[in-house]
Amino acid sequence: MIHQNRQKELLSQLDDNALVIISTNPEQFRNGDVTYAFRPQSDFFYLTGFEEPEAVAVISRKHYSMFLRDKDPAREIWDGERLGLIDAPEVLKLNQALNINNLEDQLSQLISTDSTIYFDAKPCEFDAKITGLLADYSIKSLQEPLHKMRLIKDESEIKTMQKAADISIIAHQQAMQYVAPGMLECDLQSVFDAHFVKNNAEHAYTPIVAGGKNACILHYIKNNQPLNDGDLVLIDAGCEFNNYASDVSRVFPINGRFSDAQKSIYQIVLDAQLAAIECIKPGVSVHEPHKIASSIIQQGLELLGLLKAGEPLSKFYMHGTGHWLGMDVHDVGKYQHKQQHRNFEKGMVITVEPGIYIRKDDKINSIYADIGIRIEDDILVTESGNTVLTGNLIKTINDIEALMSKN
Ligand SMILES: [Mn+2]
Repeated sequence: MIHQNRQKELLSQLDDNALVIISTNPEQFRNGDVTYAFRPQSDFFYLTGFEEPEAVAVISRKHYSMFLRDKDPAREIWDGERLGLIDAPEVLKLNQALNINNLEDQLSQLISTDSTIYFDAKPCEFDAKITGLLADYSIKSLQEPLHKMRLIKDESEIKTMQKAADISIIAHQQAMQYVAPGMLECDLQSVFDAHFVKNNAEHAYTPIVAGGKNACILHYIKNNQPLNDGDLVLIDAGCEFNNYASDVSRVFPINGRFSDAQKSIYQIVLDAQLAAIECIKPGVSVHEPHKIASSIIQQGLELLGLLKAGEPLSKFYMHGTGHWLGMDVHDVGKYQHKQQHRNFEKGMVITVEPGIYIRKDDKINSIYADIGIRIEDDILVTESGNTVLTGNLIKTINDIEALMSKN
């Protein structure tokens, strides 16, 4: 029912004769005849719950049709079972199931002269073909109403996101207990790979496992360097469970003990993160966490003498403090409305992830050189405040050192 209700809610915001066309792509080849693991388009899955590749849903107030792959016994021996045209109407609650191979001939038959067509082409061949079939019609975008809906998570989505967060929490804890000097970053990454797979989850994004100075490369994904005694390691890794993401970063000392210099930078980021999380509740501007985090980091770095008063913070903190989280790790939904930052509402999920990155060439006191810290949690906005979905993952200096000293 959940998908039918979402369709209804979407249609209630569109023109009376709206015809929504929404697609999910075919499998993508990695090399030769090997495909990447298939993952449905988020918008398509959100509205249909259908997880097979190569399908187009056509939804109006009067009917719900879907073009999908038919049964193919020979292919199913290789690739697994397909729902097929006969069972699809009952399973997906369709009025009509149509063969995807007939899309070209039959799509126009579902369009009336007075239909208002809503379709957003993703940059892929499959959608380009659909755009071609709709060349004679004027097309409206679904993004605004649909992404407004996806921004507010319902009960079932929150449950799934909590599950994704819980899986990621355990993996981060295991990594803290597993790390040792001399290990390769990819060895430490394997903790996440194994724990995610064991739990029927996968990486929601390419994980960052960055020892020492690599943590100052914001999108470091090589993950193949040794982890050195005395350095920190930054891990930004979160799983996707049932198409919903978690996004978590922690930093900890490879040998289990923070140095004094590492402690002082870490504590600034943690103070900034805690204060930023604290402010999140309905009615507060979505820009507020960044404002709060930035001002705490600015003050902290000035106190350490790393920044002069009034010097721009972007030298050491060059990214935002968070982003929407949902089916996509950088989830859909607007941050502004009429050029004003919008306010938090119940059901939104946002990350809070301040950081400090001190590169050696910053010509600073060398005890702080090559320290990169980011602490990231996933925050659900509730009726009166917020819940930290990843709140069970330790992050104080004492808690991290205590966990790492246990064998
Ligand atoms: Mn993030």
